[in-house]
Amino acid sequence: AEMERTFIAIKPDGVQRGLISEIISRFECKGYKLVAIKILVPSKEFAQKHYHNLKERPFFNGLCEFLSSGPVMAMVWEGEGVIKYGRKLIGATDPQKSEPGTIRGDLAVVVERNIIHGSDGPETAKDEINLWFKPDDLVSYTSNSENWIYG
Ligand code: DAT
Ligand code: MG
Repeated sequence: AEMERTFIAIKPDGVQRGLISEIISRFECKGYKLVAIKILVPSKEFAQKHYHNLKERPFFNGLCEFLSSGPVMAMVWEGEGVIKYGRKLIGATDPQKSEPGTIRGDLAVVVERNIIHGSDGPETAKDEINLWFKPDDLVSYTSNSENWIYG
């Protein structure tokens, strides 16, 4: 299979609740590789760009207000199948429906405060990585444990 990259962001609620290390740990322990990371407070205009495909939804404004209300931890993770399986680690959009063992299932309660974002497919992953990061921000390296993860 192919190495893929996905965009993952810890939203302001996850950062404020001290869940950065817990969330990074789940991706790291799984065997995915961190290739970019930064913390920033996005502007509302930037949040609107990030969520542009939801602009017709009634919750769009509140969602963009929220994303821009505090620090966001933006990351790119790399690995085989990381786009799809990253979504599995995250769990269903509504934490009431997320399975236990998932990030939202274990760590969040309501959909408006579901602590984490993950790209939902290859196209959005590419677009979101390009929106949040410059090409130079992405670090290509061989992880010491790669042979032990992939065989
Ligand atoms: P996801 O974040 O799982 O990809 P999405 O792309 O459908 O979900 O929506 C983006 C975010 O918008 C989601 O993480 C939380 C918020 N949201 C989604 N559905 C909502 C709803 N019915 N009411 C309030 N906020 C919602
Ligand atoms: Mg989405």
